Amino acid sequence: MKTLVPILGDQLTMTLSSLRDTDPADAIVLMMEVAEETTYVRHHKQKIAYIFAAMRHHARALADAGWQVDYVRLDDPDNAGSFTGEIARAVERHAPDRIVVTEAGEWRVAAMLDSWETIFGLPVDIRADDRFLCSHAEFDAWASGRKQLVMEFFYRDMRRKTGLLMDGKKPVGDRWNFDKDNRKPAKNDLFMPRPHAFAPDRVTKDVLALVADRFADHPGSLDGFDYAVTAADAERQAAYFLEHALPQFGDYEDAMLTGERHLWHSILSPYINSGLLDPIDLCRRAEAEYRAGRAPLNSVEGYIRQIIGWREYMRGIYWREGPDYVSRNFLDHHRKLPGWYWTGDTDMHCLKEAIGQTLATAHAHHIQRLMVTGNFALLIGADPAEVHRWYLEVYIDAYEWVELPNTLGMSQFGDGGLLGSKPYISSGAYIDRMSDYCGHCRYDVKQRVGKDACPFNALYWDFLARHQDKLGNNPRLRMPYSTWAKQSAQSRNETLSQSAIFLQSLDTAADDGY
Ligand code: FAD
Ligand code: DLZ
Ligand code: SF4
Repeated sequence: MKTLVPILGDQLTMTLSSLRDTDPADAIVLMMEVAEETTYVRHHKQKIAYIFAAMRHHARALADAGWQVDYVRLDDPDNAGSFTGEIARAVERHAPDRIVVTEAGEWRVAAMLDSWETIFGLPVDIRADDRFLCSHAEFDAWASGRKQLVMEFFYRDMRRKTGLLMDGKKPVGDRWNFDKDNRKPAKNDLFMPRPHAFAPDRVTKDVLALVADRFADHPGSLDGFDYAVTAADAERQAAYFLEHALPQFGDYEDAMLTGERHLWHSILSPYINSGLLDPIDLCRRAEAEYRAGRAPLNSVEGYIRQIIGWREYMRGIYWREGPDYVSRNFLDHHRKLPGWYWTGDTDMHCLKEAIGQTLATAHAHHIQRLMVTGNFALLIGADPAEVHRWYLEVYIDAYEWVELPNTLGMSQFGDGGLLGSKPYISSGAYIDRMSDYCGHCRYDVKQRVGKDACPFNALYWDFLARHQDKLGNNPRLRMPYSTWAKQSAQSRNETLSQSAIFLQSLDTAADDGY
């Protein structure tokens, strides 16, 4: 039976479910670079370059492993421009008896896969993506009947399921979570890890030229593209992380430093999310580092929690909440993002750093995403759907299943607290504590009003005041609301008018970044 096996750009795994028990002798693997995927949002140039370069190398690896691969390039003059259009052409070329495909990573593409059986009159076997630990049914079973979907409880179940960091039925170290130990600010350190930088080979250089030509108007720069684009190089980066960065990953997980893009983070998310690295394998190897005494428990537990906890939980939420999750807007926010989210041209140093790094490398680490760009967007009342689009565009690891719940849910409180018991907001004080940014800034982080005052300060109080009806009874916000209430009316008014003037200046300068 002749089988067509389409493999999407985030399915670059040799053991993918659609390839398992499919006979290479009877199968055509189809890989497609298509305009629709590159432009449904304006992805960062490096994101497109990474996906195409990784796809082209993966096609070669599949061919070396004995698969017959039909690879359609973006610049093929007959390229139909969409997954469904390319399947139609492949059905004509190969006359398959059936299609076998691993489920898509987002609602938009899942709907396409669902339509193929009717369109092509062929059986379409859509297989579960078992690169994830928790199936859709398992997540639903865990979530149903719970009032609140607390990640910590989900995470504990994943620890029990995998046996990771378990001593029998008990968590290693008698605690499930060592997050309290993981909030140290970092100092500049000559011995900070320096992960590998991979020089583009001929295949990648071709892709870089194509992207420079076709996507010149997309955000970001291609200069200095140094991502791994093969499973072997991604593995080199993983080995480097486990040896050199994991030991201090926990301590400095939330730290930020001017000019430092990596700190002790892994920078493995692009490879995990596109399929070049196996997340559970990484967790097992991280645990082995702890068991061998080479990495402390707070780091290893923290790392494993991000993957089997947060990553799996976000995916569960995405599929459980459905395709209309994207339109939730609990706080009724509608402001446009300032145009400088696409240029980094602001004199707020923390934002300039986080956005500048994002445009230069298509990556920023979690606290930059959550407590700098995300925090600012939330405080100014930016439209969560637009904020979501920005994150989906600019990050190399961004696929909707993981980006949307992180952005709209965790960062923008658009779902009203489904996955966070309070909004992630802070004044400048938090940024000052966790970074060296404020020391480089023209604003004074200690001031709330006046022309030199850090904008985060007045915005923070204004946000709370504005949303008192929706957030005033939140037990986790009792402290700031009581501090606000104790201030004199004059001080409160000064703060609110400082914020109003700042917001007005944003509106006056607003453009849509395009
Ligand atoms: P590390 O700090 O080394 O963490 C280890 C691994 O844990 C990561 O590689 C990643 O696989 C996983 N991880 C950590 N936190 C999360 C999380 N909250 N959700 C899912 N996985 C997590 N991550 C994405 O992979 N894609 C996204 O599009 C994305 N969008 C985000 C948007 C916002 C607003 C926020 C606040 C976070 C977002 N994250 C996203 C989560 C996190 O910022 C990135 O996973 C992380 O920065 C990737 O860099 P790293 O590999 O160095 O991570
Ligand atoms: C993100 C992306 C881009 C930019 N381009 C392609 C492409 O041309 N071909 C492809 O197969 N996949 C691409 N991708 C990744 C897909 O958008 C991703 O596989 C789907 O969104 C399903 O998650
Ligand atoms: Fe950011 Fe305010 Fe610090 Fe400047 S002073 S870096 S705007 S937090």
